[in-house]
Amino acid sequence: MRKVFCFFIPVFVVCLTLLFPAGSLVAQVAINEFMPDPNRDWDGDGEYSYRNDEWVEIVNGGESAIDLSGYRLADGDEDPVWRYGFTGFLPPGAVMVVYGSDSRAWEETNGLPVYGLSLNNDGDRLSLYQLEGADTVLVDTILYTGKAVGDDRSIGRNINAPGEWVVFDAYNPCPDNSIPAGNGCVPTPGLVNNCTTGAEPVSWGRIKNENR
Ligand SMILES: [Ca+2]
Ligand SMILES: [Ca+2]
Ligand SMILES: [Ca+2]
Ligand SMILES: [Ca+2]
Repeated sequence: MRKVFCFFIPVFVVCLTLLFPAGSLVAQVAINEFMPDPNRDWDGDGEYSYRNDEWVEIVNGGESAIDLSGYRLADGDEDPVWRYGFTGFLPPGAVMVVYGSDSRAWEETNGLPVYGLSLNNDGDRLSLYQLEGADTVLVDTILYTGKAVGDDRSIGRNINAPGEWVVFDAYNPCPDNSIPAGNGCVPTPGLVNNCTTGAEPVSWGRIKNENR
């Protein structure tokens, strides 16, 4: 990134142009919402699968488009186990969702063991990395416990306070000891984390159509 600093000296102005490596900036791309324990057909293929219907959403919180080449999802606390490699560009303010079925297709294409996103229901670590040349840079990571997990509950950033995580639990209200706490909102894969309340058993296709 290029930044220009100007110094006002009595008779003239001196400007210095400084170059900052991208790695020194706060990451623009972050994990935004994810569902470890789906209990319905979230990926819209007509079938329920505990693996294919898991999902992870990322967001571009910056003001410019991001080239997602080199960005990868991983799970677990050991060396990164790659679950998905992104491609394409993410516009500013936009989100992108990866379903377990997308993950399994990517793993298969890349000759890896085919487990999908592997979001453990009793807790896990979910991480977003960026491969930069020979470097593997951790961009964002979240450790969740089983207390946040339940059928059709997603864990997501509060759209009004992105540093705070909440559970979107409209379909399956959280108990009082849920960590983080439930917000009564419907999960929002592929959409910014606005709150829609109401636990009526609508299909995800209808939710998406209503939000278009
Ligand atoms: Ca799971
Ligand atoms: Ca499905
Ligand atoms: Ca796992
Ligand atoms: Ca969302």
